[in-house]
Amino acid sequence: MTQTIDTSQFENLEITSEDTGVWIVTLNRPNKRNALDIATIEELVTFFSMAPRADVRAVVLAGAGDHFCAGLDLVEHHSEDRSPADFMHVCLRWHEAFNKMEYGGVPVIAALHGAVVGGGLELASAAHVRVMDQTAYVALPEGQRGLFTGGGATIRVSDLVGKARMIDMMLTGRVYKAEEAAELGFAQYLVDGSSFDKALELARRAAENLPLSNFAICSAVSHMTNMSALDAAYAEAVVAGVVNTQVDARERLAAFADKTAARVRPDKD
Ligand code: 1HE
Repeated sequence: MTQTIDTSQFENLEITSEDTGVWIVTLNRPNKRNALDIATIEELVTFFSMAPRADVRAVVLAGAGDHFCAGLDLVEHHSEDRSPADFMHVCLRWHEAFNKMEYGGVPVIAALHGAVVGGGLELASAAHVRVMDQTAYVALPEGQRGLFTGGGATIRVSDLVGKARMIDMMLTGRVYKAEEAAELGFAQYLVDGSSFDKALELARRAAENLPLSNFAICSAVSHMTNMSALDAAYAEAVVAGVVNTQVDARERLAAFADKTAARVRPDKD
């Protein structure tokens, strides 16, 4: 059942892995500021479709060069001269990629720096954890370009920071720099050093959890927020029934009971 991922099939993504089970997926078109052309989106679909069945314990999603991601490839969009139906299908492939990330059950930690704009912010919003360095900034320049978001911002960005803030960003081109952005909830972490190093540290930590726990955390929570409270509570009980009785957890519970397991202390950030 375990799949192997042939990393040589990827051109716009650079993909490496370490023994910890952490995989590093880097948008690798720095000359184009990692703009999302359709080929990159297809590679994201491919990778994140395989990851849950390929022993990928956690993913760091990063961007090569000075910027995380400049959003939709505007030059490709311009030259393709797409029909409404064409672009609807483009957006559906974006949703396929981003839904695979958010609902796939594998923790995805985004390392953000430089521009995280338009579709780049939509991509980052599909990760489970976002880390910014001091160079990061977010914006939704769609309004100024004569466009509209198509990669899930109406759901995920408004979920992160609220509808009013998202509408203002799109109407006025407002840019939030790292500090304010993190404070508002665009990212859970803001670091003085490298966002990549911090994201890697967090991914390694997440990779130590049991895969079934991570699967529930990185899939069930998103599903449940789409449900009524009544249905979500029921689904939560079912998921907890499966996860909290897993055989692999017995050792961890025994370690707590015999006092050898680490305690929860406030000095762990
Ligand atoms: C691009 C793109 C792109 C750069 N598509 N090629 N997104 C935006 O409106 C953001 C557009 N980009 C920018 O505002 C700037 O490029 C950056 C602030 C990200 C970086 O600035 P800078 O000065 O470092 O780079 P640059 O000189 O603007 O661009 C360097 C190259 O990257 C240049 O290509 P070259 O071949 O002429 O060297 C640019 O054309 C290319 N490039 N950004 C294509 N976005 C599902 S709907 C989602 C809707 C959206 O995402 S709308 C938001 C689009």
